[in-house]
Amino acid sequence: MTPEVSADVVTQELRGRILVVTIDNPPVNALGANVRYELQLAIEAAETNAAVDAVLLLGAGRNFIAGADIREFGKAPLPPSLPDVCNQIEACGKPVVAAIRGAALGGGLEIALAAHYRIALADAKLGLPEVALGLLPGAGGTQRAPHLLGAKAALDLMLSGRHLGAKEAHAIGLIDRIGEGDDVLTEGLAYTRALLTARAPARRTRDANGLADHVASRAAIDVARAETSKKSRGLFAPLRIVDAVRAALESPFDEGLRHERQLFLQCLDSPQRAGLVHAFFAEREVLKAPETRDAKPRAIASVGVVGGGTMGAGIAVAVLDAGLPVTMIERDDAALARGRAHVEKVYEALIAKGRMTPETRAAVLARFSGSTSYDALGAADLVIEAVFEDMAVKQAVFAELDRVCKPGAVLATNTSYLDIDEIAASISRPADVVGLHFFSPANVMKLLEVVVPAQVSADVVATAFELAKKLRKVPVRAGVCDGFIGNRVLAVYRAAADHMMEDGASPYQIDRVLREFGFPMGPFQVSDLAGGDIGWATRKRRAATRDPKARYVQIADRICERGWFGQKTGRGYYLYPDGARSGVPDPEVEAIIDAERERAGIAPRAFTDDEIIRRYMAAMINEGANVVHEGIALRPLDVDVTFLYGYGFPRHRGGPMKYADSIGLAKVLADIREFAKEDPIFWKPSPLIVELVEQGETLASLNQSA
Ligand code: 3H9
Repeated sequence: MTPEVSADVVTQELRGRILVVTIDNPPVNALGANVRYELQLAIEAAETNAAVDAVLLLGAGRNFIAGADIREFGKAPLPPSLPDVCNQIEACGKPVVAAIRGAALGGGLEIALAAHYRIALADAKLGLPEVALGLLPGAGGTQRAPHLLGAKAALDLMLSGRHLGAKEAHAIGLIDRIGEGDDVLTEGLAYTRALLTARAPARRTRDANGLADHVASRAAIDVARAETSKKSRGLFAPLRIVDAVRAALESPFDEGLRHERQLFLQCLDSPQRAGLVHAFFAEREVLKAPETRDAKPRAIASVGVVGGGTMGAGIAVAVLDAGLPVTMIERDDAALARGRAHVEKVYEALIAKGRMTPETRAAVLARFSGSTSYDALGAADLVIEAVFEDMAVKQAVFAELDRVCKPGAVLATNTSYLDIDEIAASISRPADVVGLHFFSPANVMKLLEVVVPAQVSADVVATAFELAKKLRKVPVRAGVCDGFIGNRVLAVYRAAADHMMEDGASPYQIDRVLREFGFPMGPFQVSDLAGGDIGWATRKRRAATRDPKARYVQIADRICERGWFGQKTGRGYYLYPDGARSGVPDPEVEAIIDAERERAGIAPRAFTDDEIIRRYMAAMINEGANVVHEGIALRPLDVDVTFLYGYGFPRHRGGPMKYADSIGLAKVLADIREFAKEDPIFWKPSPLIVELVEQGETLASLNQSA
């Protein structure tokens, strides 16, 4: 049976007696059904054509092959299967050579492993990253890699998902030769000719002797199993990879392949695969905000940062690490010295860990300068303000920027909550003002909310996305509202956690349950890490505008009133004896909670772990849907990426919106309606969820529409 569409994605050309087979399926030569079909035809042609002595496999463009076509997962499979194509390549009676430049990943590397010889250019990236998609290499990779490389190296490749450069790939025996030049066709032809001259046979990876030492292989598998059980708690694919390698060791090759297929199909069917593939595409989709399509970014060659506190210094480091010069502005010499010290401390820590040399630090810091005068920002292409979170203070800074910055400079604020429209409206060039909301520590956290005020021009937004790329951040476009996407949703599910605590769940149970769900930390641990005083200040700021009828849990205030702000003060929800970084439960906190329950007239009840998840997630999903409904987030996937990169949401669940679809929106709505019976002010179903449930639709159905 042939696939429905065939589109010349594999070309054949006879060069002398070598059949050059080029996979040409932009953008990355993924192995869609057409490619598999045409590859099969090419190998058949090589077998039957007496004028062909050898086959050379190449990728057109910058890459060899980036793997299976990820978009096909979850759809009805079309023949031929990739394992069959790989087997056919391996079985070819004439030598097949893979010549690799750029990515040879996943199924792409499996094609190369099925070929008889491999040459790669210096720029090659070789790997089996399926684990990052909740999969295992399913086209013979779990069998051929151990036979070729040995169990230990193969397990490392598959469990880490790492991309290897040509040198390392050569050193471990994954490729036979490194091509010296930069033209993959020339290098590939030269190598194939040399093989033909030497009468090299069709050498099959299945016959390689990487697993010859049974005892050492067995030991490597046992170590990998023990380490994997410890490290990848809750993840499905990693242990299946270990199982597949055991099958490679213990079974005849074809039986090992059958075992791999079964394990692959189990992974393919798992919700974790669906979550991880969603994350893969979502993190690429967020880059396509409308402004990045419609406008050209302005050039950014120098950056100013106003404010040398934790945030300002972290932003400065992120910008320095991207290779750009930074000018930091502070109000006086002492504050500037502190700002510089904050920056230097980051690099000192890297030197202490052996991750940077003093010479590199000196080179980086040579790009850093400071001033107490705004005039030093006259030449900056982009300025990021990171001063105290107060409207008057921010507006004063922007008045100065308006005065000194050159026309066309982008003026960004790092505010977390304030109304950026109001900041923009206070100066003469509102079209240049954008929000760049970094997350702490700003040089580490990947998320960057690009907050788009009403008057901003499209090229300024495009510039913000371009900057994110330079800083290696994941940008998410957000509209203006209190808290933008992330902190706005956080405020709501945090309140749900507080309600559960006051109603009878302990903060320690809530944290444990959320860790088991996959978050690295629970909400009360996060609060202790961030510093309870930050949330306290926000609550005080909001006190005047809070709905007096809305439920307000005072436990956090009681804890803060004692000066217990978390790790930095040695106690918060947890005790941190002698500066420990992981806390222990505090009976005094439990007593405070008891007293608060009594004051509020609440008889505590027990919560099951399941109910904690249902309430926490329903709160997160409902507010996430509101954020989409109001256009603050472009699509549900923007909410997902925000939570994956800024809030530790477990990647294998794809993000809160993907999770909502996976458990069923109707169930989420039923939960919200049930919870609303006790507290209708807090639990108001999002109109978007109601609408989608009525239509029988998913949140994912909105992901295409922006
Ligand atoms: C597998 O192989 C399973 C097998 O073992 C078994 C099968 C039986 N499919 O990242 P970029 C798209 S699992 C479909 O921005 P870069 C991507 O969405 C696979 N599409 O470029 C984007 O589309 P758009 C194992 C794919 O230069 C465009 O290509 N392989 C695929 O920064 C450009 O991508 C992997 O996990 C794909 N496989 O990076 C490798 N790959 O323009 C996954 C990319 O519409 N890919 N696209 O947004 C990558 O790691 C990077 O894309 C790569 C290029 C390094 C190749």
